[in-house]
Amino acid sequence: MTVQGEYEPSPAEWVRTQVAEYESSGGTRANTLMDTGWPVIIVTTRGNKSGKVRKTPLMRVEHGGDYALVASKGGAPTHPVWYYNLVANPEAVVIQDGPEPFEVSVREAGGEEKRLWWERAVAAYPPYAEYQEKTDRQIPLFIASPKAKA
Ligand code: F42
Repeated sequence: MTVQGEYEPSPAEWVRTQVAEYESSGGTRANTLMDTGWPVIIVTTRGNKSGKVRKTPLMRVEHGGDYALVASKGGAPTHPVWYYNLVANPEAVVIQDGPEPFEVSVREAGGEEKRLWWERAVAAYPPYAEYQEKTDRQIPLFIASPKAKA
């Protein structure tokens, strides 16, 4: 299952290379953050301005079949622009975590739910805690739930 339309690769070389390698190997290669061993997923969104298909590697934070998508961007003062794609098109999202991509519904987490999922995110990828330390921006976290197969 995919988000239909024209794919526009990331302007960042290392990102588009990771996406290409991950997809062409069915998730058996380029599935970690460089050689750290920390697992990565590929998230497909629809551009909120261009309508194009965008693909973004994110750290893999999974629990009970749901995933957290953490808009950390290394603790930068501004959100990654894929954040705005998820806000605009929360139903046009696909995750690849292994060989097959699957559609998910996405919602931004708040309150207790965010606290719970933030703990899971930091457990999966401890640098998230440092990223939040280094910025006043509240790093958003989305919860992605697989859609029932039609
Ligand atoms: N980023 C994270 O935020 N969290 C992570 O957990 C994470 C893990 C990770 C693991 C491996 C890896 O290789 C990269 C990882 N990254 C992680 C980096 C992530 O993949 C992104 O590169 C980063 O978050 C920045 O996302 P971005 O969407 O801001 O990327 C920019 C550079 C980008 O792609 N810009 C495009 C461009 O042409 O300048 C536009 C993309 C886009 O979506 N455009 C929208 C459209 O309509 O097409 C409009 C967006 C708007 O509203 O302006």
